[in-house]
Amino acid sequence: MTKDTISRRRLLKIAGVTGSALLLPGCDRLSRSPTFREVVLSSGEKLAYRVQRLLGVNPLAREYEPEDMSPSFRTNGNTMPAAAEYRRHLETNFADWRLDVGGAVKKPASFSLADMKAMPARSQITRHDCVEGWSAIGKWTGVPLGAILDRVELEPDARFIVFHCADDFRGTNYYESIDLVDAFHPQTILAYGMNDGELPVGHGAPVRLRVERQLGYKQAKFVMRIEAVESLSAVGGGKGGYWEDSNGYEWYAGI
Ligand SMILES: Nc1nc2c(c(=O)[nH]1)N[C@H]1C(S)=C(S)[C@@H](COP(=O)(O)O)O[C@H]1N2
Ligand SMILES: [Mo]
Repeated sequence: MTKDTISRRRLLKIAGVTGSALLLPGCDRLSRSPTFREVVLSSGEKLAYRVQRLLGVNPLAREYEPEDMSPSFRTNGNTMPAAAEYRRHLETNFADWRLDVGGAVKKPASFSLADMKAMPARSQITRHDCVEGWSAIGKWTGVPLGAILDRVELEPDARFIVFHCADDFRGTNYYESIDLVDAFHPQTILAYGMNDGELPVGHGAPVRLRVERQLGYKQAKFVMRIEAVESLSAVGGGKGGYWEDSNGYEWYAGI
């Protein structure tokens, strides 16, 4: 069975539609953008993304009960950024650290951890699925990304939100991106807490993204800067994320 078949079946199941719905012409702004549709998305991914966005399907990812939480939640990828600046912030428990939010926004701003903790918080117990074949259920607490974006006020041409991280793979800093539907989804948070404690360094302190309807590699850890952009073409290699650019991973990693 091809990957496309799997995602098509999965999608139809999720959307609860028949095959004929797939013939609907594209009418949303994102899917009409040639750079986005033709360059960024692969064909199977394109189908999943377009149908989901066309139907306006925007469900919550499943949330679990405290008793479902994994006794241990492994770390993956980088677990300790090497950058001297990051190490300095770690020593002072991120007291002077600030998250910069800019790009295509009207009011660029920076947020301390205390600023973020003073904003409305959301906690959710969700399952993290890594593309490498492991899953774990954990509890995440943080500020909805939408609340941060409302503070900085997106420019009308902003289409994607890019996350720039402190860690690097052979000299390239980790980065990821999502569209505005996911950015304003209620379960999309910048998490500063995990399993009722502080977010551990290995899991991405001081803040990491949780975008619960996508795979593990989208959950950017050690987020230092957030940038709103009109197009992903000028970000890294143009495919929207470190693994997308370096290893051909899908940009829309819907679960
Ligand atoms: N900055 C950064 N974010 C990252 C990674 C990374 O190496 N660096 N790895 C990704 C991958 S592949 C996974 S599965 C999850 C792992 O999150 P965890 O360490 O909290 O389990 O983080 C994702 N986000
Ligand atoms: Mo992963």
